[in-house]
Amino acid sequence: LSSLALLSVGVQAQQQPAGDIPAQFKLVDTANDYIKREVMIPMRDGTKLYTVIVIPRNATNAPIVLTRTPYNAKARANRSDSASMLATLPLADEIFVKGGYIRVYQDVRGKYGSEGDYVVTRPVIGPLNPTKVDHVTDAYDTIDWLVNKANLPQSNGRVGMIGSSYEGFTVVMALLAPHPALKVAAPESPMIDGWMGDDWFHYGAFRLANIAWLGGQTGYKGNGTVPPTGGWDDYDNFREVGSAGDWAKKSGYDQLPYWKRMSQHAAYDDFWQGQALDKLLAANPSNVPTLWEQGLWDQEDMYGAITAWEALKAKGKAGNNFLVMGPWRHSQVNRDGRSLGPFQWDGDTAAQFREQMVLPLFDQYLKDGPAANLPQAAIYNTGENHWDRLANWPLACESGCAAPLKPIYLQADGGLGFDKAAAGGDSYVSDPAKPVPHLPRPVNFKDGRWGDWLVSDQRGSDGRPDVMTYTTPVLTVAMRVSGAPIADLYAATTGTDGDFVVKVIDVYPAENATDPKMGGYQLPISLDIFRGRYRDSFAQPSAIPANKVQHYRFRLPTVNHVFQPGHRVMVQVQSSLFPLYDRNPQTYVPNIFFAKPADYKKATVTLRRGGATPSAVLLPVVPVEQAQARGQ
Ligand code: PG9
Repeated sequence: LSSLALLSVGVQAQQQPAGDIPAQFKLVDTANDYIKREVMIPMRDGTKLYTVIVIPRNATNAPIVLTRTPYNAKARANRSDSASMLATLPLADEIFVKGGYIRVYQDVRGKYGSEGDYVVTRPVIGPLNPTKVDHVTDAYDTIDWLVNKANLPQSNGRVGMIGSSYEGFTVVMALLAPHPALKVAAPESPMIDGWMGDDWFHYGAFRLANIAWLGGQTGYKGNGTVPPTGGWDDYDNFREVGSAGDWAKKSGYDQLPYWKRMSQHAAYDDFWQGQALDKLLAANPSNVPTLWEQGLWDQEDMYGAITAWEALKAKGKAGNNFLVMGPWRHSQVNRDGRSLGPFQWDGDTAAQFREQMVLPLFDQYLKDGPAANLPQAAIYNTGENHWDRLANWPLACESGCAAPLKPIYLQADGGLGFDKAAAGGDSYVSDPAKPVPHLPRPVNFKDGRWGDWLVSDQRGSDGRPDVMTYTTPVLTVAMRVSGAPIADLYAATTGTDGDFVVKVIDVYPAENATDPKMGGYQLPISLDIFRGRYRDSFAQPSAIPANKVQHYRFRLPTVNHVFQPGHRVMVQVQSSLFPLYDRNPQTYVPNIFFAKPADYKKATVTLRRGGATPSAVLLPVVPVEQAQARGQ
C-alpha cells in the first residue's frame, strides 16, 4: 500500500468527532503553588462584590493584603497564566508572595464582576452620597468576611491594604472608619482632592488629559473603548473643538453622569470640599500605621499623599504616618524605578521602596516582624541621587520649620536672584489661539511621553514670546531646596480672567562631555498651574479687574533637590499648558467648561518685579550641610 492509501484507511477507521471543543475543559492545577478562589462577598446592603483570593498552597496563619480596584480584579490578579504564584501576580506583589501572604483583589461595586452601582470615587455617606454604603463600609464588610475563618481558614486574621491612585483612594477610604483587623495601610499616589491638585483639576484648571478616562471607565461596566480624538496632534484636536464642554458634546461624553456633575461644579464648592480626603482624614484620624507614597514627578496625583500626610501630622499622628516620596512618575512605584526620562537613579528605587519600606512595615504589623524603623519621611534627593531619611519633614516652610522659605525674585533682563530688584515689569501676549504646549508638538496623549512629561526639557517652551524666563548666574556652591516652594506673583492682565503656570527649573551646565545631549537641559523640579479667577477664593471665583495688579499665590509641588555648582536656577512663567489643561478664555465667563468661541481672547499679561509688588518664588532653601547631617 502506498503511504497515501495507508492514511486514508486510518481516517476511515476512526470515529468522526462531533467537534473539537469539549463541553467542559478544566486545567488540572494541582501543580500550582497557589490556590486561586473567585468569590462574591456580600456587603451589608446585599450587594455582592467579586473578589479574587490567591492563597499560597500550603498556607496556614497567613496575613492578607487587600486591594480594592475599579480596574478589573481578575486581570489585576493575573500578570500571566502560570503555575507559580510569583509569576501570576503583578511585579509589585513579589514581596508579598515571597513573604507567604494571601493576596486579595476586589472589584469595587458596579465595576467588572461586582454587583451594584458604580459611582466615580464614590463619596462617603452623607450629603454627597444618599445611599447607606460607601468605600468605608465596603472595605469594612470585605475585611470582616476575609478574617472569618469559616470563609478563609488559611488567614491569621490580619489585613493590610495597598494600592496606587484610584486603588490608593480606596485604601484611604478604608482608614476613615477602619475594621479592627486592618492593621497597616499603604496608599500610593492616592486620589485625595480631585480639584486642588489630583486628577481632575489643578487649582481650578481642568485637565483635558484625564478626560478619556471617563469614557473608558464610566461608559461601560467592563472593558470599554474611548472615542477617537481625531488626528495625531491632540493640540490641534482639542484646540479646534473649543471648550472642554464642546469636546464632551462632540464625543458623546455629555451623556455621562459624572461628566455632567463635574462640569456643573467648576469651582471648589461643597461637591469637591465634601470629598476632599485630607479634610475627612483630619476629622477622623486613624491609628492604623500608614505609609503614604507620592512620586516627585507624578503627572496624575501630585497633590494627595503629601497633603493627607500633612493633615494627619497636624493632628498629632506623625508617629504612625510615614511619608515616602521617590523620583517617580504616577504609579511607577509598582514598576521599575531605575530611571525617569533621561535621569538614572541609584538602583531600582521602586524596588527599594517595596522591599525596604513597604515589606518591613507590613511584616511588623501583620506578622509580628521586627520594628520597621521607618523615618518620618524618606524623600529621594534628586540632585545628589540618594534617599534622605528625615526625622522631621519638611526642612523649610512658611512657619514652624527649622528654616523659613526664601524668596528668589524675578529681576530685570531675565535675571533671578535673592536680592529684591528695582520696580519694573515684563509683558507678554497670551493668545488662546496659540497656547503654550506642555510638550513639544505634535502632542498625542498616547504617544508614550505622558508618563515622563514632568521631567521633559523645558527648552521646548523657553524662548517663546509668551513664556517669561528668569535665570540666576551659574551657581558656584551647591544650593539645596527641601520642602514645598510657593509661587508668589504680582501681575496685571488686559483680560478679565487668566491662568498662571510657574516652573522651578534646574538648568544643567551647557556642556556635558559624557552625555552631550544633557548639556543645558532644563529640568523642571516643580511646576503647577493656577486659574486666576480663584485668586481670592477657590469656592467663589471672581473676574480679574483688567489692568490692575493682582496677587497670585499658590503652593508648588514638593521638592528635595540640590542645584549643583555649575548649574543655574530658572523660573518660567506662562499662561497656558495645553492640551494637558483646558484653555482659559481670558474673558470672565460663569463656567469655563461652557465658554463660547468668542470668549477666547488674547490678553497682555504684565508680571511685576521689585518695589511693592516683587514677584518671586519662595524657595525652601536649607543649608546643604544641615540637610546632609539630617539625611545620613
Ligand atoms: N489617576 C487615575 C485616576 C484616579 C482617580 C480618578 C480618576 C483617575 C488612576 O490612575 O487611577
